[in-house]
Amino acid sequence: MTETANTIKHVASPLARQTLLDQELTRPVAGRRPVRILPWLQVVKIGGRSIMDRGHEAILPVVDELRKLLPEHRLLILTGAGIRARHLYGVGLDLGLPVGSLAPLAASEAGQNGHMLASLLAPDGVSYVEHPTIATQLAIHLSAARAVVGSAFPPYHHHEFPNSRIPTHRADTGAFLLADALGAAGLTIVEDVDGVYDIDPNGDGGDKAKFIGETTAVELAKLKGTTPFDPALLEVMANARHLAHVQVVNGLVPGRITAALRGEHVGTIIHTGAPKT
Ligand code: GWN
Ligand code: ATP
Repeated sequence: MTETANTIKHVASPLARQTLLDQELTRPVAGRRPVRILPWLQVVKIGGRSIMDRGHEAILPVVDELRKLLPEHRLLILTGAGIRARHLYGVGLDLGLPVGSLAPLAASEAGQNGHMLASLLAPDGVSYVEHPTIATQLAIHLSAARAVVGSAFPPYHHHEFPNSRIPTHRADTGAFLLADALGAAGLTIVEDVDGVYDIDPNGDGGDKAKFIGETTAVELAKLKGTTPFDPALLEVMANARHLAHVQVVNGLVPGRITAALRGEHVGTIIHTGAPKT
């Protein structure tokens, strides 16, 4: 074989002839921080159970607040699944369905909440956009509108990890994965509590719960009890590439979402493992 033919057949690649499992070999190429795709984007995750399930009394003030934020921010508003997904898990588990079957069914409930929220914001030019649109056409949609709504639930479907019978990767994790992948300016997680406490403030002995104003994903992972978000969120936070922190705020208190998006400390700030700039 001539040398020319040899050059044509072999595409030069810094990762050729190496195992991709050896981090010493891949780090020079893969260790760099990825580009920020939408650095001006603010992502807001609206709780399914904590906000949407409460109906108009909770939703309309949040809609009003989001509407007023439109001139100030470009938003990706993502919704969680709420009580219908819990009912679905109950029926599905009773039937013995695998987690990979339950994941897409629960995800569709998050989508339904998004459709409802988007309908209320439609007069302001806001629409629900599908997962594939979020994946590939978010920039053009956010050039046409100040905000779009989508489902926060990640579409793992039958690829959901079988380490639990209830999907491990739910809406909070999905919102974080998206915000970090897009290199967004921030992620605000909207709940029905002021932030994270050392124990569930609505659970047994909740009157003794201590508020945690600022913490790290590593510290929270050591907490024995529950958190107001899916536990997998802490795992993905540890491996964040861009988002240095998220803030958990109470959406039932008017003004908290607005303040959080303006960078004010009004809930629990959780620092991630993202490298410092
Ligand atoms: O259906 O409300 O997107 O944006 O995870 O997949 O289960 O789908 O299986 O673009 O692709 O129910 O149909 O549904 O919520 O997820 O969507 O209306 O293939 O716009 O068709 O990744 O919305 O939906 O549930 O988000 O979270 O057609 Mo729905 Mo969801 Mo719509 Mo989407 Mo799943 Mo698509 Mo998908 Mo499925
Ligand atoms: P989804 O969007 O998945 O439907 P959500 O984010 O709206 O869910 P929950 O998963 O119910 O809502 O989380 C909020 C609830 O978490 C709070 O109402 C609170 O009672 C509970 N919670 C549990 N542990 C804690 C904790 N350590 N600190 C604060 N709240 C907690």
